Amino acid sequence: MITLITGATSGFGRAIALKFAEHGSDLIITGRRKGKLEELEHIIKDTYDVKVFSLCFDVRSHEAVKEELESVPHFWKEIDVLVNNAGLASGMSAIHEGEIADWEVMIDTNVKGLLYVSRTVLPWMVARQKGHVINIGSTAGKDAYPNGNVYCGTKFAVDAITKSMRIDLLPHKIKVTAVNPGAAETEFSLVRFKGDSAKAKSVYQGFDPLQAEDIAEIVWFAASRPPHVVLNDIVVTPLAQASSVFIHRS
Ligand code: NDP
Ligand code: 8X3
Repeated sequence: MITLITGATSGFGRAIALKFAEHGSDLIITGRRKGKLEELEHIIKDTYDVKVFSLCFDVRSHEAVKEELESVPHFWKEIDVLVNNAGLASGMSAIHEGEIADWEVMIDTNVKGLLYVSRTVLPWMVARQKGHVINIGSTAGKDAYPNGNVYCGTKFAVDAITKSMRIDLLPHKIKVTAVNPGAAETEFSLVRFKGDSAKAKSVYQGFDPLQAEDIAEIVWFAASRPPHVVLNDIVVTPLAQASSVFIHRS
C-alpha cells in the first residue's frame, strides 16, 4: 500500500503517517517544513519496515504541487490512499473585521490546495481504477460558529467537494471519505492565533480535547475496510463537544 499524506509535519498528518507506517504502508509525506519532514522520515525508517518519500512544497502553489508530485519515480505514483490533510485557520474575527490576507491563506490552502493535490493524483487512481481519497474536513464544515466565517466556509467547501468527488469517482471504483474532527489539540490553534500560546491553550481549557492519534486511528480504520465498504462521512468530537458551538467546559 502507498499512502500520500499532505501536511505530515505536525498534528493529524504526522500521527496518520506513523499509524499507516505501523500497519506497513509505504508513505509519501509532504509539508513546507523540511526539517520536520526529514525528522519524521528518519523516525519512521528507524522504527518500521516501510519506504518513505518526502516532498517539501506549499500546497497553495499549483506549479509546485504538480512539479513535485509528478517528479516522483513511477513506483510512487501507484498511490492507494490520498489523505488531503494540509490545512489551517488563520485568525478569528467578525466578518467585518477580518484580515483579507488571512482569508486568502485559508481559501488557498484548505480549498485550492486540496484541489491541486487531488487534480494531480486522481488521474493516476482513475487509470488504475483503484484508490481512496480521505479528505480532512471539520465540524466547522458542518455548523458555522461565531468569528469562524471564512475558516468555516473553507471546510463547508471541503464537505461539498468531497460529496461531489464521490459521485464523479463512483464509476472508477475510487472510495471517498470525509473525516470531520471537532476540537483537537495540535498546532492548529497556535497557527490560528499566530504563535500566541496562551490563547491557543485556552481553546482546550476545561475539557479533554481530541488528540492527533485519535484521528489517525479513525483514518486508518476508514482506509482498512474491505473493498466493498466505504465510510462516507465521519464526524468525531471530544466527549464534551456536541457541535462546533456547544462545548461543555468544567
Ligand atoms: P497542524 O497545524 O498541527 O498541522 C497542519 C499541517 O498542515 C502541517 O503539517 C502543515 O505543515 C500543513 N500545512 C499548512 N499549510 C500548508 C501549506 N500551505 N502547504 C503545505 N502544507 C501546509 O494542525 P492539524 O493537524 O490540527 O490540522 C490538520 C487538518 O485538520 C487541517 O486541515 C485542519 O483544518 C483540520 N482540522 C483540525 C482540527 C483541530 O481542532 N486541530 C479539527 C478539525 C479539522 P507545514 O507548516 O510544514 O507546511
Ligand atoms: C478545527 C475545529 O472548531 O476549532 O477545524 O474550528 S474548530
